[in-house]
Amino acid sequence: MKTFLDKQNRVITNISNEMVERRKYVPPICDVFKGEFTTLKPQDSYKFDIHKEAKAHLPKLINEKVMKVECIEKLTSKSKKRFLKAYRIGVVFSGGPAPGGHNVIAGIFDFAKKISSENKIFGFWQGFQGLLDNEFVEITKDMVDHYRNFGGFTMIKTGRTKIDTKEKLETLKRNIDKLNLDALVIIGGDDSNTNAAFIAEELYDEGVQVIGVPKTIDGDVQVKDKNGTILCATSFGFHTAARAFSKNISNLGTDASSDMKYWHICKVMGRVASHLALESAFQTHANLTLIGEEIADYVDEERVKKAKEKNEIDYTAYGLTLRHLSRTICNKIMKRAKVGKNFGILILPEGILEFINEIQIFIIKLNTIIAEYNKNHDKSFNQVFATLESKLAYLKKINETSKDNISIWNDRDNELFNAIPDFFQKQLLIERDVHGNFQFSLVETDKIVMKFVKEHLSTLKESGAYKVGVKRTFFETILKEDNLPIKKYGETVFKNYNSNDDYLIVKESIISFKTLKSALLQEGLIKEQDDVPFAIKKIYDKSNPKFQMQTHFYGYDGRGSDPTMFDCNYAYNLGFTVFSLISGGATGCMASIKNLEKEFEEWQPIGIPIAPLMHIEERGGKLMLVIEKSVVDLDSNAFKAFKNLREDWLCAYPGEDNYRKPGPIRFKGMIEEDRPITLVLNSI
Ligand code: FBP
Repeated sequence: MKTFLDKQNRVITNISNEMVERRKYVPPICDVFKGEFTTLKPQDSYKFDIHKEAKAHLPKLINEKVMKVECIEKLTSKSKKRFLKAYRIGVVFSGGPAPGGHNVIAGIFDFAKKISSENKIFGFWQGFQGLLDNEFVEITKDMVDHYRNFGGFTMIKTGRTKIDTKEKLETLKRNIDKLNLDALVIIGGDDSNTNAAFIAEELYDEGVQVIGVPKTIDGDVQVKDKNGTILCATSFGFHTAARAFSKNISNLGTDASSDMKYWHICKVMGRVASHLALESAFQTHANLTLIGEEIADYVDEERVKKAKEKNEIDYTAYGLTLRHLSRTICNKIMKRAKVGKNFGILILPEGILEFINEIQIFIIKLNTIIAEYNKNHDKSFNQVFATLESKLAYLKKINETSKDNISIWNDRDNELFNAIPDFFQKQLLIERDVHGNFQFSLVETDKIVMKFVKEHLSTLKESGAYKVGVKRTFFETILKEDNLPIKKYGETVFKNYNSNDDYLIVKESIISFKTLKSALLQEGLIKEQDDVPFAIKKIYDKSNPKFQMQTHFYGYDGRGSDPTMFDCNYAYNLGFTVFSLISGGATGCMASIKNLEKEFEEWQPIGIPIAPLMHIEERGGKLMLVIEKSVVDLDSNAFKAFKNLREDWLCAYPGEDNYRKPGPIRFKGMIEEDRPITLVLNSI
């Protein structure tokens, strides 16, 4: 009995070999961390374009420099004081989880404890909420060892609470004081690092240091100086999420090219930026990947030319409409169908709607209306106006009460908004997040875009333009079996029979059995009382497209994935950088690793001042100072390479598709590639 239970327990244990390996793994550390101590060296060569509002609102931090972490073997009397002090450091995770977060904590912990066992690290529960509620734990070695190299933010959880009022700031200061903290580490995205700078400014005189860490799967925290030198190439978590999405997307490629039945529409996370979509394109070679930033950049040259001839400017020629976008997708679908591939993989960034002018205008206007309402009322807009009808009535009221139609919501908005399907209206009116951002992950972007695609495809089918190509060899074989005159039928039914094409396209005029029969009658191939021959019916059936799709959303699954080796190493070294910045006396800066796109030996830990990165952006209807989100640069090597390769990946020619199989994220054995592909391309 005992042996049976032993065996059973071994089979059902939740400790896998992979877990054991992950727990054992100690990420390598950069050379600068191999000595006894570190010091910070200001780097005058990196300059930033400083916004005057940033200068006005962050005066204590605005002149901070990029700091290079260097190794020292011997302490000076000044640095001795810093290093021999027993640090009390608070840590919060902020925003969505990103693989590698635990390693940041492990890095801070390991370095701090190596310097002195008196150093203490405290983790606040569920992000800033823990700081406000004074809910924290002291982080122990057992906790760190349990979570090292594992995904999620499970150790201390995360949250989206923001320190955005004077009262919250006061509570935060009180609790920092109660715990006698020397430093606060904020592991978050662009908005959380913006928050870090303002908290740092506030705590400056108290001597409490605040350090940010670039976290987010979206990959939109990237920093360059004014001359374009890359100081932070990406956030931790981006590589893992892209790899996790790509593994699943590539499996769909295998399935799709086996049953040749579906277009798989893969919406991937990333908020506004399309970095994850672009990286997934390189990882999988999906047939079609849309990049939001490119759509925004679109110019209809024909229209521009026509308007110019009339000495006019056609503003509608700039940017793509939803209808136009759906036409572009349809063209690609039809191109593949012509060579018998009425299936494929489409990657769609979740934030694509933000780049479509007509939608973006609604998003901005509604952000403002909702924020304004929430600011002036106890209950939120969505609590009060629970139904679509009540929301539309409120918009109508705003429109009617505005003077001379000069309002944020005018007659034209009302008219255009009422013309879009109600499920889409509902989604545009959903609650905004705490930063006033539109919550793209809650919107069925894929369904919205594909609704337009499906409608257009059915028009194209009715007009005879959308056809599935029929293999010439198949046509000839079945006609031969039935003793039918091949050439005569070929010329009657297909528009390219006399070409060398391997795939034959049924003539546009043949769109039903009726039109097929009349074509055969006209050529005298059959008589009125005859049926269309069985073989020809079969050919027609094959050529008649049925567009079938499956939609998938890749987001939370990748966000919860265990980190790749790259993210384990990156995040762990970020943790070491954080402690170096604290012990070096820095504040209001973000830990970063320069040269991330290069070999590990070239990685250079630095601190980037946050205040000089600020610019003005509209948030919730107000202009605010925030760190600029980085979107896909259309002049980057990665985007140019993608542009050159996408026709190959569309694979609108006979033969197998070009899919790449990145495989699962592995911790043992041979690892596919050790950094994001886009990062490597951009560094060439
Ligand atoms: P962060 O910006 O906080 O890192 O979160 C990224 C993200 O995963 C986005 O890709 C996505 O749009 C959003 O979070 C989803 O938010 P939520 O977790 O609140 O549903």
